[in-house]
Amino acid sequence: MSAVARQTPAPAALDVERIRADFPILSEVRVHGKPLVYLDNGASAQMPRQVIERLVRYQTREHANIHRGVHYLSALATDAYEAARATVRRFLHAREDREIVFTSNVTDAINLVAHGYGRAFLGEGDEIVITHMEHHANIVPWQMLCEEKGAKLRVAPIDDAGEVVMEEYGRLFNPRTKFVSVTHVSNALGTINPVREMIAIAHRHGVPIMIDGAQAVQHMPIDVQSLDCDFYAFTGHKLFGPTGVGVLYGKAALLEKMRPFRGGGDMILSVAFEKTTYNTIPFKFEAGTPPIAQAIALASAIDYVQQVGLERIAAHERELLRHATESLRAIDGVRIIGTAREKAAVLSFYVGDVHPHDVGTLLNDDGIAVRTGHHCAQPVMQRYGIPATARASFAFYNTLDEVDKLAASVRRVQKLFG
Ligand code: 7TS
Repeated sequence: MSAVARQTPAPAALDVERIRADFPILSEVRVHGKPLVYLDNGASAQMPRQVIERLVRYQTREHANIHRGVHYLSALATDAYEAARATVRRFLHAREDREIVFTSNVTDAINLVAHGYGRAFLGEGDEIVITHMEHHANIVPWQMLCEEKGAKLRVAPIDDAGEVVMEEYGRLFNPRTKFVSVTHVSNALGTINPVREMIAIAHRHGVPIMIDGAQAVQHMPIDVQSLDCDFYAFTGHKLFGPTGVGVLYGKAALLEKMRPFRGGGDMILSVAFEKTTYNTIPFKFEAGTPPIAQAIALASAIDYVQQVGLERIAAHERELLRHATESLRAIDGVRIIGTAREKAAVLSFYVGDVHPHDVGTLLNDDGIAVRTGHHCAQPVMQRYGIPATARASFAFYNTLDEVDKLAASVRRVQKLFG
C-alpha cells in the first residue's frame, strides 16, 4: 500500500449553509431589522429542527411518567428515556449505561458529586484541588463542602496566557488531597486544559478527579474510558439540546459507594418508616420525575452532532477562531484575554477602555449576540485585573462572514470611543 493510500482522508468540509437551514432561529429572528449573528453559544446553543421535532413528537405521542406504569405510554416513554441514556453512554464512550446519571444541568451534577462523594468521604483538614479558571459551578459547591467539613480548597494557578501552571498543579498534591475537580475547557478564556495529564497526576496520588465538560463536549470527541477520569459532567443546552437536563458520568464502583443526593420516589427499592433501601445506580441518583422529554431530546441532539461529525466541527471552529483572533487583533486597542496554545472557539476581549457592557450593547445594535460580564468566572477576571470581558463563543453553524461582521462592529465601537 502506498503512503498516500494509508493516510486517513481529511473529513469533507462542513456545508454550513445546509446546517444553518436546520436551525430555525437563525433565519427567523432579526435584531433591529438585521439578521441575527448568534455568538453566545458558550452560554446556550441553539436547537436544530430535528431536536425541536423530537420534543414535539414526544409530547404529542409518547408522554407519560416513566419506570412506573404497565400501560402502553409509560412503557414507550421509559424505553425512549433509557435509550437516551444509552446514546449518552456511547457519546462519552462509557462502559455501562448505569454509569450515566441524568441531572438537571452540569451545576446539579457537580453538586451531586460534592454531596454524594464529598460529604461521605471527606473530612476535616482534607484538601480539594481546582484551578483558577473554574466556572462558579465548579467552585462554590466545593467551598460549601469545605465549610461544612473543615476541608480546604487548593487552587492551581494560571499564567498570563490562561494556561494552568502544571508544575504548580502537581505540587498541590499531598497526603491530605482527597478530590480534584477541573474544567476541560474554560468558558471565559477558551483554554483547553491538558486533562489527560491532570487525570494521570491525580491518579498517581490515588486521588479521584472530576472533569467539568460543559464547554468541551460540543467541540471535541470525549472518551471517558481512555481519559480514565472518575467523573465527567456536561449540560444539555450547550450541546444543542434543551435546558433542564444535564449528565453525570461516574465510574460504577464510585457511584455505587456514594450517598444519594436527593431522596424521594424512584431512587428507592423499598421504603418503611424503620428502614429504606436505595435503588441501584443510576436510579439511586434520579429521585422524582426526571427531565424525561429533555433527556430524549438531548439524545437526538447528540445524534445530530454525531451526524455532522465532531472532527469536522472542530476543524470548522478552528477556522472561525483563527479568523476571529486575527481580525480582532488587527483592531487598535483590542486586547484578547486568553491566548492559550490549545483553545476552543471562545474569544474573550476588551476594546480599549470601553466597558464590555457598552461593547455588547453596541454589537447588539448590529444584531450580534455576545455575552458580556464576568461569565460566572470572577476569579479569572480578578487574575487579569478586569471586571468583565466581551465574549464571542462560536458553534459549527457560525460562518466566516459572521466573524467579519463581528470585526466590523468592534471597529465601529473602537471608532466611537477611540
Ligand atoms: N461549567 C462551565 C465550564 C460552564 O461554562 C457553565 C456555564 C457551567 C459549568 C454551568 O452550566 P449550567 O448549565 O449548569 O448553568 N457557562 C455559561 C457561560 O459561559 N455563559 O453562561 C453560562
